[in-house]
Amino acid sequence: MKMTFRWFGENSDSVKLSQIKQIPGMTGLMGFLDYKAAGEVWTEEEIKSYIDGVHAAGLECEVIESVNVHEDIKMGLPSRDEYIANYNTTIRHLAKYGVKVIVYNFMPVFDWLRTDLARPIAEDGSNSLYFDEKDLGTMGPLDLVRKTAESCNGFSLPGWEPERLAELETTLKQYEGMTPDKLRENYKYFLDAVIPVCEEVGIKMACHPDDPAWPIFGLPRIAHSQEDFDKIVALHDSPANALCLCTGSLGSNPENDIPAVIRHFGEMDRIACLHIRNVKYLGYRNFREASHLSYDGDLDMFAIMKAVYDTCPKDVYVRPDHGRMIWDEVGRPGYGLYDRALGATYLNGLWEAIDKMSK
Ligand SMILES: [Mn+2]
Repeated sequence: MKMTFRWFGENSDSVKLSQIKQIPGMTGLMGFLDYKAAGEVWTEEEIKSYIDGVHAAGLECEVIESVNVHEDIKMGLPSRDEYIANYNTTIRHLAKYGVKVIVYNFMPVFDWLRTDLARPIAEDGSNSLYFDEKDLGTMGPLDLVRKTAESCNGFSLPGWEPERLAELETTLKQYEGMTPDKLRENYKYFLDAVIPVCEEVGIKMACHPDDPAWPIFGLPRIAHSQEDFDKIVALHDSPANALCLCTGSLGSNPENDIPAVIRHFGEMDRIACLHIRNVKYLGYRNFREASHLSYDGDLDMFAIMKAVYDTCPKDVYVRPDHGRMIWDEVGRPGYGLYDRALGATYLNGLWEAIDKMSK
């Protein structure tokens, strides 16, 4: 397992590379260029300068997250070919600087949704991201966007970039009447164009699940169960058409048996990387993010790590996903230093125990 950390870049993260380097067992980043709009080419200069900085801090950068897929590709508009060509250029540029995995998603409009970004946890006075479907009923997509933008401590949040959401009303209208099958058809068109390039340059595309793991605002969502991902890997059969298995996203729905899903796709060699975190169920479609510790939430982190150990490559990329805000830290919701560092250490401990007991 290669333990990694999400980092947004020098000017847009409260966490410094030197701090990440000091977390025990940290090998590198799942990197992120937060200023790139969907559909834009990531230039070689931009990639080189970001990755050189990471290397200078003694860390690797073999995974890049969120090379966002332009909405026109998801909607299947004629302009998609140009955006797909740009995507392929970005893939080639990233490969040139040693990137092995690109994390992305194929979700219409919204990457992920929460109804509260800093819900106090009564037991210990920390706070974490929270979702209650009942709160959405009164809110509507535009209200939710406004609220999310207001409560992120001045940082932009991935998937919630202002320019991407500026034309929200128009975009939501364009998706009206789109079925999951039609969205999958557009997805196949995209994969058929990018996966051969990935195979050529040695990159894996890792699809991130819907978060939360069910349809929202009437939009088609096609990536929130084992059945969904079976269909996705079949759209273009290649080891390069892989998954970013996010335990907290899939795990928001208690019907998803996360260790079983990991074993299923691990045995097929379709897991390129994992986001690992815990969730606490509070009611129907109501949950909050918990610390990584199994006993603080409803996911069995030992069973999850054991499934990874048994079925994924020994050097599979893993990162603690979100963390709570603890010890008075101020940062981007979910992406502070302290609780994610605790999470990484806990996951490393589980891994060491599993490894030694297996020998
Ligand atoms: Mn995730």
